[in-house]
Amino acid sequence: MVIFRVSGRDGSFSAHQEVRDYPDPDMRRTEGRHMVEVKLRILECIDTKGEREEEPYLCISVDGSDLATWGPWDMRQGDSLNLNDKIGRTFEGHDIFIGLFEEDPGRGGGDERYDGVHIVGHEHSVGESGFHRVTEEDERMAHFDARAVILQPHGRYIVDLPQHGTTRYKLYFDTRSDTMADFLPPSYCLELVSLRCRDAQQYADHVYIKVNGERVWGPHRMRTGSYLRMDPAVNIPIYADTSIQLWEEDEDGRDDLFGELRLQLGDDFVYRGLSHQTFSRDRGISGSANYILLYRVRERLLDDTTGFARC
Ligand SMILES: [Ca+2]
Ligand SMILES: [Ca+2]
Ligand SMILES: [Ca+2]
Repeated sequence: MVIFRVSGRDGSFSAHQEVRDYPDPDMRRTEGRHMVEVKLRILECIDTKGEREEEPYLCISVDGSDLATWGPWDMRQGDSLNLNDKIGRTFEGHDIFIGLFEEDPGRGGGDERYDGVHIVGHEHSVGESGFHRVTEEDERMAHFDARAVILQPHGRYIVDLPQHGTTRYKLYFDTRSDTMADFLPPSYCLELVSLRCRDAQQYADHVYIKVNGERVWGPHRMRTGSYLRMDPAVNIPIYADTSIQLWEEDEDGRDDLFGELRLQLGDDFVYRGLSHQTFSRDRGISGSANYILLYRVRERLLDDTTGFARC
């Protein structure tokens, strides 16, 4: 019987952290599955609960091995952490579990769990999307209540944690199967064109834009009626699944997320044309906000020598 042990960062076991048994040793069977390699990219803090600063940490287990703990790290709303730098390795296995916790040492009730994700290599194709919500069997395997199971193990994934209710964090990671030579490079280019402020939250906002967890523009001061063209142009390589967010910087360390555009690029997307997105928010922040972003997406050109051309 395999036991998951979740240890605290000092190596101890605390009451809130679970020691669980696999109910069924069959859950560890590996036939019919590909090896999958996971490279964690970014942990992004979207919404801290009450605290200005949180201390998230990750628990990662490969094929039912004891969980290793990474972190905690101090994070505020709007922060991104480069996990590839912090962890410095990839994880390889048939079933990789990543759980997110938030440390609350003084609160008696113990640390908070923000859900997790199982990444499972699978030989069966599951239709066009390659991303599949769980079957009963998957549910049984995913006994940490992790609800997302990825069966087509290559590409970039973005997972909201927890996966239901308020998003507190986003986890960005790359996967590849053992049949792939390398992790997939981004195959689209995003161009940010301009931002118009129709209604500022404050007298003057200090807005910035993040794409897939990275700040790519700003902060820039904007008031109601302001219009800014991105100059120089902002061109970024992106994946088919991409997150574009508009944030507003606040001195108290709790930046406001004005909105997110989750792009799902496929055959039905109109490439090259100008698109627009309204970011607005008036709940959960004081003062409403309304901004319009103009952007353009094109398929990334192939270059004979280096693969994909620069965006
Ligand atoms: Ca905390
Ligand atoms: Ca502000
Ligand atoms: Ca603000």
